[in-house]
Amino acid sequence: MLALRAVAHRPTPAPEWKPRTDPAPLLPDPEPFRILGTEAAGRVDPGLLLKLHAHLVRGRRFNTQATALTKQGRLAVYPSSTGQEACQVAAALALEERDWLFPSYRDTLAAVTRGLDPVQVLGLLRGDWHTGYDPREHRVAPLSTPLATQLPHAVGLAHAARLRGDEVVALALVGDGGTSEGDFHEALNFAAVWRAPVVFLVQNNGFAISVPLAKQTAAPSLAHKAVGYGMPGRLVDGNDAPAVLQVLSEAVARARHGGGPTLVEAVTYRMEAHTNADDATRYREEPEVEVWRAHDPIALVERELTGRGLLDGAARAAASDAAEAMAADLRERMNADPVLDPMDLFAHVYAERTGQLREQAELLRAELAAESAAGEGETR
Ligand SMILES: Cc1ncc(C[n+]2csc(CCOP(=O)(O)OP(=O)(O)O)c2C)c(N)n1
Ligand SMILES: [Mg+2]
Repeated sequence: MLALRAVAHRPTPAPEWKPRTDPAPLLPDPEPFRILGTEAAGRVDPGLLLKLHAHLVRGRRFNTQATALTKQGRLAVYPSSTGQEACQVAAALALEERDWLFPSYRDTLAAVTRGLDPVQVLGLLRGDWHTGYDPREHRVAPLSTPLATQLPHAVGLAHAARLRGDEVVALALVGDGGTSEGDFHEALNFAAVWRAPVVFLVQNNGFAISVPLAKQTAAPSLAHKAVGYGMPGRLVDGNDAPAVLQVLSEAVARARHGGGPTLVEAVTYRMEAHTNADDATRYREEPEVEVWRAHDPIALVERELTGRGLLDGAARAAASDAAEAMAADLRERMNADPVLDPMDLFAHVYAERTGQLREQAELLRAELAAESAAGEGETR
């Protein structure tokens, strides 16, 4: 029989542990940061307010025109950013020319505000030709349809730029739904470990198609997720254009000067359905939409401008005339049938075409040749 002997328990001291970073400064504020409707609004430069107003009005018109083009069969699909124009405009304006923007499918307006040709930006959604624009020309990555895949790309580009000694910042846009993707986690983790010069802007517009935020996450806010990676999280009113611009500009400056990445959550609302192919009345109630209609990004800026006597009839007319001119040009050019070479389908996919793609390309080439021979036969 084994004799059980009481062994005197001598506690060994546990290895010392303390958090690697103090989490307190990383935590987002409890309320979204706001400027409009607060005392700080009076200190915003009038020129900046007018510039934001003009961009927002033009942006809204871009959205309504693009939606109209889907009804005319000129655009296959359009995910509207109506209601989110403040985020779109601020994302573009927060960057310098040398920086890079990484948009998702809903961020066409950010690309247009950055200076891309609206027709080229809509190329992908028309189903025409690859990305529709040259990503290098304005440093805007292709609009990403697979959720969150643009985020690791942004981190890779920003990290590479820093290794080369270029002071380039990448700003990546993602939706609330996209934060549930593995790519979101991987991108934020790498960005924080490498202190990559990246700014992540989550446009929390309330929905991932029909899935509301409450079913997407149990986190206190999406900005809180930043703390787990070791980067600051910031919450901002996504419909308050000067506030979004300020928060993003601060994050961009921080990234540029070696401070590492920031996760910004902009609280906004998707005023339209997910795309023209969706019916939002099936999963949300009108009173909720009404609350957000009253918090419209254009109306918020107009209230401030009018209160300060800065928005006279001429300034209003100039903004809306410029928007109309853009829409008319867009309409006209989108109504022209593009001339496309079907063989381009195989271009720009791989640096070296795979055997399967070579085979498919040959099949298409033969089919096109047969078609054109038949066509010539008919005309003879
Ligand atoms: C990897 C991946 N999974 C699923 C989809 C299908 N999908 C397209 S949009 C979308 C919802 C995304 O919602 P959110 O990230 O909030 O962006 P929002 O559309 O609201 O701008 C889903 C699930 C996709 N495009 N990519
Ligand atoms: Mg969403």
